[in-house]
Formats: sequence, C-alpha cells, structure tokens
Amino acid sequence: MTVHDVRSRHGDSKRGDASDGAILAEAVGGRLSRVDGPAKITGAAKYAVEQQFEGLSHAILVESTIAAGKVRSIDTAAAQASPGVLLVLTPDNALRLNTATDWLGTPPPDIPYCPLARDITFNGQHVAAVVAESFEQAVAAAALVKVAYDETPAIVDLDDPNAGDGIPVDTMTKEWGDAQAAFAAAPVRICAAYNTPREYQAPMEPHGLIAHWQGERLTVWEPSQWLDGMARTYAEWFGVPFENVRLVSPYIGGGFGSKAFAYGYGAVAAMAARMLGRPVKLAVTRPQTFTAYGGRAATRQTVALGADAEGRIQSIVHRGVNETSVDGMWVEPLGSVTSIMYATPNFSSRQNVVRVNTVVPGALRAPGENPSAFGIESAIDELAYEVGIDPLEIRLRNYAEQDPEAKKPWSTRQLREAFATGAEAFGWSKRAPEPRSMRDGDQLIGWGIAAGTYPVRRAYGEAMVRILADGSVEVESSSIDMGQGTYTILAQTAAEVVGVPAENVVVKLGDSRYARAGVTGGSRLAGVMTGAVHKAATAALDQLVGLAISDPNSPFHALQANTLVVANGRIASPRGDGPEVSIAELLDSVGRSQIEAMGDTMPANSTADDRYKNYTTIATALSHTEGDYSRHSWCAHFIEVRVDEDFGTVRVSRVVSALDSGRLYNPKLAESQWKGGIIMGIGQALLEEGIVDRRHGRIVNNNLADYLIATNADIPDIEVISVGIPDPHSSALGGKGVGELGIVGVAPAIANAVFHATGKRVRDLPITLEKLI
Ligand code: MCN
Ligand code: MOS
Repeated sequence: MTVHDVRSRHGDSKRGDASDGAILAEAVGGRLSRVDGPAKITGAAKYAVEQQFEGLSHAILVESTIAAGKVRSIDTAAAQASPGVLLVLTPDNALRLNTATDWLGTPPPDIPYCPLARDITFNGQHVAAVVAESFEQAVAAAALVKVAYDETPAIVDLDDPNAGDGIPVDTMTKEWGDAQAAFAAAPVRICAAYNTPREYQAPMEPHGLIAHWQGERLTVWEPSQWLDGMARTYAEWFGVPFENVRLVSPYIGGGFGSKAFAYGYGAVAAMAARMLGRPVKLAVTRPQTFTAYGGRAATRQTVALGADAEGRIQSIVHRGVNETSVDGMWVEPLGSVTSIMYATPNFSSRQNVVRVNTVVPGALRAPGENPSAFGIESAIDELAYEVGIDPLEIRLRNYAEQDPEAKKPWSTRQLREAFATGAEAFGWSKRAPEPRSMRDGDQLIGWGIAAGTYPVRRAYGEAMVRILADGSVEVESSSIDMGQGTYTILAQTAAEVVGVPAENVVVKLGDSRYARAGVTGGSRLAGVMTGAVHKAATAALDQLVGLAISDPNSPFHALQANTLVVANGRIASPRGDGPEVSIAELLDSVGRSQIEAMGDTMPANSTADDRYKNYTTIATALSHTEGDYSRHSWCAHFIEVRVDEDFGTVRVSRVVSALDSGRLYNPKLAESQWKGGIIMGIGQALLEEGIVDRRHGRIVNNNLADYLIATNADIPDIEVISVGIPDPHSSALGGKGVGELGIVGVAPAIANAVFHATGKRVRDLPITLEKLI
C-alpha cells in the first residue's frame, strides 16, 4: 500500500518560494512548499476511513440522552429486525476488554473495560451501537434502539449552583515568597476573574476508523496523532501483543490534540469487527464529535496583581478551576504562563478541578498555556491602565530575565525582540493611550497587545533512512502529518544530509510498521523527528561514503572519506579533477541494491523496555526545565479591532505577531502554523463557545452551523515575523515548538484591544456583542 508515500516531486514545490535568499528551498530552513499539498488538493490523498475493503460493514453509535443516571433497559428488537443489521451491541453482549495503560504509563487496574455504559455520567455517552451492511441501514436501525433510563440530577457545568469548589490539584500549586502579604501591602492592586467556555477542536475530518481483524492480528485505519500509543491501547484492550496491532494513518484532516488517543468508539468498532469477523467502519457523526472525546475544558481564573506605583509587580496571586468529568481526570494547567511570563518576588498559584457531567475534556491546541495566558495577559493590561502606563511598557518593565519559577536562565528568549519588532511593524507608537479615543466613523478602534509562550517539549525519536538503487532516498517513521508539515521538513532534512534533491526523497509516515514514534502533541514532533532523521541520514551517508572508499569496484576506492563530496545526488572527489558518479551508479558499481540506516536519539544504554515506553507512553519525555535551562517559545501579538458603536460587533482588522520558535526548519510552513494558531485564537476570542442545555446537560450547538469557528470573512491580513535564533538546548537542529505557540495570547490581545476601543473590559470569552452593551 503506497497511498501514503509522499514524494516531493509535485508541481512547482521544488522551487517553493525561495525568498530566503541564501537558503535553498529544499534545504533545512528553506521555504519548500508542502510536498503533500498537491495530493490533498487533487483528491489523490486517501484518508484513513476512505480505504475500501471487501465485506466492509458500518457501525453507528447510540448515545445517551440524559446527563446522569442509569440505563434501565435497552430494547434492541426493532433494530435487530431492521434490514441489513448484522449486530446490535449493548453492554450485555459486549466483549470483555481489559483496561489499558494511560498515556503516562501508569499500570492499569485489573478491571474490565466496556466502551458502552450502563451508568450514565454525561449526555452523549455511548450506550449501544448498531452494525449493518450499509451506512444507511445502520443509521436507520440505530434510530430504532430504545433506551430507557433512570435519571438522576446532574451538574451540567461550572456555573451549576451545585458544582462546588472542586478538588485541589496539589501538583499545580506553585508558591514562592509571601504572595498574600505582598499583595495586601502593594500600593496598586487589581484583582479580577477571567472565564473561558468549553471549546472544541472541530477538525474538518471527523473521527472514525476501520477495524479489521485477521486472526489475532488487528489493523486499524484511523486518523491518529500517535500510532504507537494507540496501537498499545488497542493491543491491551484486546489482550493481544503490541506487535499484532497495526495502525495506519496516512493523512489527517486536522487533530488539534483530539486524535492522540484511542477512544471508546474505537473499542466499539474493533469489538464489532472481532465479533463479526468482518471489517467494520465507524465514523463519528459531527454532533458526536462534541461528546465522543473532549474539547477544551471550561475554566475560571482569578488573577490578583500587586504592584508599585510604577507598575512593577510585587505579587501575583492566581487561583484557577477547570471542569473535568465525573469519572475521568483532566487538569488544564492554568498557572503555566502566570508563573513564568513576568518577574515577581512573590507568587502563589493553586488550582482545583470540578467534576461535572461531561465527557472528560482533552487537549486542544496549547492546553493550559492558552487559557492561562487569557488570565495573566488580560490582568497585566488592566494593571497598565490602573498605573497609567503603556501596555507594552508595563510588559518590558516586568520582563523576566530568567525563569522566575525554575530559577534557571532561558535557553533563548527573544521576547524583547518580539515586542520591539512587532511594535515597529504594527506602528504601536502611534497609539492614543485613552480608551475610546481612536475611531473611524461609527467604528471604535482599539489596539491591544499580549504575549504568549509554549514550553519546548522534548522526547527521543527514531527514523529509518534508506538510500535506494536509483539514488533516491526513503525516510520511514510512524510519526504523522496532520497538516503541520512533517512530510516536507523530513524530506528537507534527509535531502540536506545525504546530498540529494528534495524531490528525490520519499517520506513515508503514518504506519505503525515503520520506525516507532512518540506522540505528536505539545509541538514536539518537528524537533524530535528532524533530529532522528538527521541522525539516521548521517549514518546512511557514512555507509555510502564508507562503501565508496572501501569497495574495490568503486571509482573512489582507497580515497580518504573526507575528500568526497555528495551533493545533488552525485558523488565527486574534491577539486573536480577526480571521478564523479551518481549515487545510483556508485551503488551499482559496488553491487548494492540499497543502504539502510536506523537512527534513534535514545540514550545509548536504553533497554528494549525503555524504548517501548518511550514510543507508547510519555513517561520518558524530557522536562523543559531539565538541566541548566528553561526552554520555551515566545511571541507577542499586536491586534487592531473595530467595534461597531451601535451594534457592539467586533471585527479584528489587523494582526501583527512576532514569534520566537528558535531556528525554523521551514519558514513558509512555520508561518502557516503560526497563522493557523492566530486564526483559531480569533475564533476563540469572538466566536467559540459550547453551549450546554441546563436541563439535560446536552451540548446544544453540536454542529458546525451553530458552533461558530472563524471563517475567511472573520480573518484580516495577518503578518507574522520570526525573531527566533537557533536554540541548541531545545533540539538537535536548533528549533523550538511552532504548532501551538500562535494561539497563545491572541484572545487576551483581542480583549485588550476591545477595552482600548470601548472602555469595556470583557473577562468572559467569547467577546460577543451583548457583553459590550
Ligand atoms: N516548524 C518549523 N520550525 C520549527 C518547528 C516547526 O518550521 N522550529 C514547522 C514544521 O513545518 C513543522 C510544524 O512547524 O511540521 C509543526 O512543528 P511542531 O511545532 O514541532 O509541532 P508538531 O509537529 O508536534 O505538531 C503538533 C502541533 C500541535 S500539538 C497541534 S495541537 C496542532 C499543530 O501542531 N494541530 C494541528 N498544528 C496543526 N496544524 C494542522 N494543520 N492541523 C492540526 O491538527
Ligand atoms: Mo496538541 S493540543 O498538543 O496535540
């Protein structure tokens, strides 16, 4: 199966738009266009659930219509009798599965796992499933399943009067100095509460899978941010060896954190496939994408800042709460930006989680940092107005010269440069300081600023690189590309190291049979995989050069290795006066059909178990403050809004962001990633909000017509400027994370701009017109 082999020989991608002057588009750091772009645009790219199989059957989930209680009975008779129905799955006939290890690698309790519930803890929980010959037959039959419930009272969300204060999460407590006393003694004090609602990843491609058993072997075609982690989960559920499960995820139509794990619907499909002895396809419907896995948890934060009369922070007291589910634990680290963005001698941050009747929330682009920044970056803006100094100036006045929490130097922090460069490009110095002082007819104009950050998450990686007989290079990894550019940057890395044109590199991703890979989350994959491919490609090149000088049939026999140059697919001895042949000719002359090198960046003494853990859990991930440095990406957003004075509608009219992600492997793609994050941030600021029906705990706007995300008409020109410098402490090639950085700080920059435009401080996202009246 080669549908997911992406060759960089497409259209004019070779040329990219090589505006970076000296850097070739094809080398690391060049602006090569996405090598998977043409396949996606022409429809040639086949996504996981588009695979066709003989005997494919179709499953549809039946979900609870109450938020809390018990299933009294399930009447499946009508569904069973419906045309084409092969199986109606309920907790009564479900296979007994094992509980799987969690992503931290915690050994699982020895209790059975059933993906279909009798005890209902949220509206939209899977209670049954119908499998039929055709999709339509399954849909029709699923509507005939009659579930009776004994309903009990639910706590629908954080605003529920019965929600309570929740459970303290001790690991989130951060304290230094005496924050309460310093706050009480500070000459200037502000304290306010900031809320963010439930938000959803809303990827274009809904979740789903095709599960196919052949004996004791399971193949799962499923969009995945973590093939090896999900393969482990399926293997543990069904009690088969890890090696027996193959995950295939050639392309992914967006994940944003929601496709890293195997979820209950996957267990349902794999179970049905096993019971029927036929491949089963289960595609989650759009409404089910709001309950089959979790979006961003709703959060509440209180930020208290005590400062001197010049706006120098003396104390930060931060309290946060996020919702979690009744039987699962999700902690959205709300103090993550609060504790590092500004220098303060006194600090206290604590967090609780509150159990409500919802699906367990999950990761959504920059979980933690995103809502955390909304709190602290709004609060410091409030402090700026309170003290009467410019919002940019107050950030510089409180600039953290080192990590205030870890008390370690930053590996690199180009945030001052980001402020300066962004301010210059935006024209910040022309800002009139008073709120409501800039307007254009009926439009109040506001300029706001906020900073953002995301930690550099590091892990070990593995890659296979082959130099093939035709001189082309093949890269294999079970990592993935969900649109961020992995195919492209790995082609660039291998091309540069081996010395071939990028169009001669085939990158194969998205199959767990390839060299293993850890999770694509926390903006770590690019750094991890460029490092692993660089290592493997270097080993492959060393072998090639070794053959060239050692094989008697080689034209370079007996030359010194360091006198050979491999470039553009050809090997030459130094000054152009010696032999020169193509890689293919060399391999032919020495009688080799290929060269193969596996490279990994694991510590040398790693055991097989360490390796398994590294790729199937996050237990071996390296802390961003490990060793001598604290490593983060940084950014500053400058945003202009226009608020209609009569209607209170807010439009973002200009965005300039300056960002530090260290060295960029491909500036064109990094810019696109940053812009994507900023666009999601605009949606978060102005549109996104999961609305809960207070009677039934149901998400009312569980579709893309009612759950509003930013569309083209909402988005102005966005200018992104890279201010990063290579950071050798963050990754092998000097890059820091890109994927999530852009979304951090956008919502507070917009809220701050709205305040500047209107004089009205909105501390509760999204900023909708009724909040401005
Ligand atoms: N890059 C670069 N230079 C660097 C780092 C990265 O040029 N120093 C570019 C590369 O093109 C790389 C991309 O940025 O492929 C993202 O790299 P990285 O920051 O390492 O992030 P990951 O590859 O780990 O991707 C995951 C990240 C996360 S966690 C979410 S959430 C997210 C995101 O990426 N989801 C996305 N970006 C997304 N983009 C798309 N289109 N769809 C999603 O679901
Ligand atoms: Mo990203 S939310 O870490 O997948």
